[in-house]
Amino acid sequence: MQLCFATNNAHKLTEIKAILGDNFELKTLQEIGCNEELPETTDTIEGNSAQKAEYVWEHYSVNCFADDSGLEIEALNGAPGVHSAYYSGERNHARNIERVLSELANESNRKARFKTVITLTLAGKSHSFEGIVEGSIIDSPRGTDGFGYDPIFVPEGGNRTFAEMTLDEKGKISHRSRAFAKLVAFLQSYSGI
Ligand code: ITT
Repeated sequence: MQLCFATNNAHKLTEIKAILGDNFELKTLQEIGCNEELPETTDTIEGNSAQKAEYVWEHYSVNCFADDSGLEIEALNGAPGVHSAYYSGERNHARNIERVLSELANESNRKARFKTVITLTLAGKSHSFEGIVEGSIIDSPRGTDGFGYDPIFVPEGGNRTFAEMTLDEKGKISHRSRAFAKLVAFLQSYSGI
């Protein structure tokens, strides 16, 4: 089945291709002729995910899915959440991490979770799928793989950060892979493959 993945993030595209395998012919935004920034102007992860997928359907008439993710930190009342990408005021992973760590200085509650919401828009009808991974924020960054907040997030049940795991290891437990497993199950029953 041919589907557009409405993202400009190359890391996510690589991760998702590894999860989906050969069952789906994944098209990038560029491949369907969409070169503009997708709108992400709602104030929730759920809303932004739907906004992106529905924009592609409305403007290009291509079946597509979009994901939106964020890091929710309990002691920060769910921040950075929907603001994860620009938490420091710019799209800069190192500065975003710095801000989080400074806000958590002297904070003993380090509980956090990554959340992904995927919206699949098929022939104009939207379906949503959520994935969550619980974990905690460490005091200083560790590891070089992954992206975003991976160097400061340790998933529950382990002691390595996401940035200390291989793509495969992260892919088995991540918020994104959990949401995508739900999407794939839906698509398989939908298309009968
Ligand atoms: P899009 O083009 O798809 O919008 P994005 O980088 O904005 O790509 P998201 O909206 O899904 O990605 O996620 C927002 C931010 O949340 C992202 O920039 C990271 O800072 C953080 N984030 C999301 N998933 C992450 C992950 O698996 N590991 C670390 N940080 C992540």
